[in-house]
Amino acid sequence: MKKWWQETVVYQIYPRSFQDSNGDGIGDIPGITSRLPELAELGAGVLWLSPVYKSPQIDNGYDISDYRDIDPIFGTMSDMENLIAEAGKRGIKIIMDLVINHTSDEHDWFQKSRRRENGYEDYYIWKPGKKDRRNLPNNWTSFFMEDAWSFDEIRREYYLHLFHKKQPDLNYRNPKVLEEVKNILKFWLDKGVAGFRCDVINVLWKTSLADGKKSLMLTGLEHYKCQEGNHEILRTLRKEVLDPRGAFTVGETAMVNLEEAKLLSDAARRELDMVFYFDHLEMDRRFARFIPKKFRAGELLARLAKWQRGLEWNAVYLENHDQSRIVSHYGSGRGKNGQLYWERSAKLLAVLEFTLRGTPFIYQGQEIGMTNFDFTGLDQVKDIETHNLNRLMKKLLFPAWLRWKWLRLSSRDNARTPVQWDAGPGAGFTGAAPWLGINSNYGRINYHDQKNDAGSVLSFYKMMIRFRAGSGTIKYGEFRPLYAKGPIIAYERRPAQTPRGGDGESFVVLLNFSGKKTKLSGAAAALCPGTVILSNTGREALSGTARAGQPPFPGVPAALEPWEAVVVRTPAGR
Ligand code: ISL
Ligand code: CA
Repeated sequence: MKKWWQETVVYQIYPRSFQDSNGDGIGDIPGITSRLPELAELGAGVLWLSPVYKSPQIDNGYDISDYRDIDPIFGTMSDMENLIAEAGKRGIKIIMDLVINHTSDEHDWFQKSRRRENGYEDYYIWKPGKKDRRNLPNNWTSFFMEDAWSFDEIRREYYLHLFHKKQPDLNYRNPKVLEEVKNILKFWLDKGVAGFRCDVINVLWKTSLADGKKSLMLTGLEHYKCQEGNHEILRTLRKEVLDPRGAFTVGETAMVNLEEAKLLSDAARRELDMVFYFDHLEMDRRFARFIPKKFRAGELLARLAKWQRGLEWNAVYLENHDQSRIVSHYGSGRGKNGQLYWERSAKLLAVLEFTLRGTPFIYQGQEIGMTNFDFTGLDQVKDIETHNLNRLMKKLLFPAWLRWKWLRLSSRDNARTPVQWDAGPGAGFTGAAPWLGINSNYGRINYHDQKNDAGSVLSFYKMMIRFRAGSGTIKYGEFRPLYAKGPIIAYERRPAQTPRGGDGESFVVLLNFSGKKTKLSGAAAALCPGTVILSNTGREALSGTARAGQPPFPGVPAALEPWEAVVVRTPAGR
């Protein structure tokens, strides 16, 4: 039976960069509340807030020191309660970012654990050892390219941290930890949130602390990724807290493969409702997302097909607060004359996102085609991951020009520059100096100028959201890869062979991931006789002008214009 979270569209907000309301250069919760009309108009049914809890902000809030309080830079708990209420009035649900693999070292639990206060000794993963880098408890490395152990001067022992040293990992072998987590979930569900985006939710259980297989990325991963103990934790949370409240969960699952994702998101297993994987965003990158390699449209189609057909339900996303902007990554920004086709390629990516099977997630600014930052050097970058990666590459003797060439493509700050609301001072984000540089293209790319422009990226997103909402086949139909040659890919969506599969319609989507007009080979043209019903070039207008007595213009174009996206409705049951 259909679930509400299959029908809706989720909009991710990175609060510190969304809208400043009190002139301190940092986005905040009242700023989000002030923009609810725009979010409702877009058609967002759910807002996912990146963390707004009390935090020293080492990892921009993913280092939490109090799960039950709001950090003053974002506002107060009553601001949060007001946002939940105001969103609710517009039929918009709120989901919170649940970061339970680790806390901040400034959390009360860690302060007590390092002092061996009774009951808290084992809230974290401690190991004895002399303070000497040469004899760390094991050889694991962190997600931030450092040792995964740090020596605590108070307890005089090492503690594990898969991320920054100020983000100590919780110890789930201690049942008290899971009890604490259950209470955090209940606290927020009782506040009226509808569920959670669960941060690195597949690394909670460390089966062993033995040395890992040496690797440039995450030595030790095999001891804690998607372990059985992790599945048990998820099943317990679902059974005891989430299901009784009908709560929704999407898990962020680092380095997950398809088999692991199936176990984590298969409905019958009652763990997560869906998972974020990374495969489709890393096919032109080595070492996760850090070193670029050639983009191949066919490889993108193959990976999309693998996950679209492999999982019962997908979390469909192209951007988030850790990824570079998709129009710069897969769109015309990848090529030379990026600006020429910026708008059309942003719309092509919207056609891709909203014709895939699964719940679509839009990241703030993606709906207006925001691009990667225009920083000219590392001194403008704030993200610790980027700076740590730079340090590691310097140690590996990569020259500065090459380090910057790669880092500017993968830096998480690409997604974290302030939302460009209008062409006025501070791009309508703030009247103060912003915490992170605003892209100088805000005069050309901003919400205000697109709002009433029927041809804008924003208007196109609104149309695509409505198109998806109106089609059972697009929401619930099957995905079938059809064609991949050079920069062109095509796939089909048709009613699944199940009662809820769709409403009889079938569609073929054709995308040209290049700045060149490209012929469709004969095979492709025969693939999908039908009528163009939607495109980013206005081609449907042509097909709609059927000459008197003539059938509508036979849909399939012989060639696709640069960055052209076309949706063809094909005769049902072809
Ligand atoms: O981005 C990734 C893959 O390209 C992941 O490796 C990602 O960095 C990892 O899954 C963790 O991300 C999450 O947890 C981090 C936080 O810094 C990120 O912002 C968050 O999305 C630690 O909480
Ligand atoms: Ca503010």
